[in-house]
Amino acid sequence: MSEKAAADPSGAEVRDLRRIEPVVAPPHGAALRFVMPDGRLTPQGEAAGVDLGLARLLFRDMALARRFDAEALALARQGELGLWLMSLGQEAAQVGSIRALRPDDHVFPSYREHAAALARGLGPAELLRQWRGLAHAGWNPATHRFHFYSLVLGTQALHATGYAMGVLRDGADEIVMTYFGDGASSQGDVNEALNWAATTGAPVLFFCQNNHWAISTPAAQQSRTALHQRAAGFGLDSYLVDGNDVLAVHAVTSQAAARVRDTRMPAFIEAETYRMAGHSTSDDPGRYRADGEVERWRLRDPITRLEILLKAAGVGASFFTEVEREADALAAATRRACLSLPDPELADLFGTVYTERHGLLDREAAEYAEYVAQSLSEVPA
Ligand SMILES: Cc1ncc(C[n+]2csc(CCOP(=O)(O)OP(=O)(O)O)c2C)c(N)n1
Repeated sequence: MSEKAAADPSGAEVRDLRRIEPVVAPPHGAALRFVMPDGRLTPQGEAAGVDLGLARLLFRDMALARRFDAEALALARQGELGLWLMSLGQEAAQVGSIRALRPDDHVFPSYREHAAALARGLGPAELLRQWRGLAHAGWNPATHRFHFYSLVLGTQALHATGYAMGVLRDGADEIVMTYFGDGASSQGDVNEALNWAATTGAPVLFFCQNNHWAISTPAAQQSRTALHQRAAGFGLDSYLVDGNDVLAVHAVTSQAAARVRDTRMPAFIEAETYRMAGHSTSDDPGRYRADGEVERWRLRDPITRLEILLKAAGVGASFFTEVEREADALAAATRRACLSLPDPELADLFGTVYTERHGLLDREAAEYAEYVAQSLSEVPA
């Protein structure tokens, strides 16, 4: 225990929050950016310097994630998945942040963090099982310390906070990061989590991917203040970063994670990014946003800008060819994994909603069986 901990009469050690110093000038105002959309370094990027080994790793992660996402989208369009929520455009925010954590730090994602999941070592079959309707989640959260996708907006922020309180009680030096969106930031659960984490000193890093849309609701309608500025009201340090600049995201998350680990106080990062695809395969973004907007953000594509930077730094064609070969292999493995999963049975739904069957469920299951039998009898031979 550090000197920041004090003993309470029950014998448990508690944190004296008053002794924790305020953060070193969190960058409010302009978002921190190291690499401009045209691949040139900003003065902050020049000052920080580029670790080419890290940049290559992050590039590879992003390129693989983008290819995986495209293949999963194709599988959904071909009827092999019931639904898919695309991560196109958000690769830098996810990869830069998760690669800044230690492998033993816990992550509580939302439902779009495929790039983060892959970087943590989850495989295609694990990631697709849920979307094929075969499981509530497809992996063991203990294996990769990457917890289940949460489709009920914002709940994962509370799960993360509760988990972090446990980490604190264990005296472990792991931290917990949770991802959520600009839309979810309006949920009571997220606000409760922020307050609870701040008042208990739970080591949570709240990572908000502001992708500018909550389905068809623009981010500007979610808040009268910038999202990261809200954190101050809860007593949290906060950071604003260009979420399409993977090097800046990595640097900010490394700094924030170190601070959370050191002080055992939560922190908040807002990453400005953009969802270049629709919300999901059941959404038509053409109904609520102009094409020009997507085109403008395409010019800030996170992968392109790092590719330009790497090439300018002398990284040769063989690196990019090899990444492309790996992406092809991942796409093929994703398709194989998906097609080798069994077909879901709609009737199974009745067995997975409640722990115990009850009368209403039995009646609904019987009605469904009757409906299926009748539909089949109407199919011409
Ligand atoms: C509690 C709850 N309310 C509403 C929904 C429906 N819903 C699903 S996604 C979504 C928008 C979420 O937007 P955001 O948090 O910005 O994340 P993004 O999908 O853009 O990544 C909504 C309203 C839900 N899943 N859960």
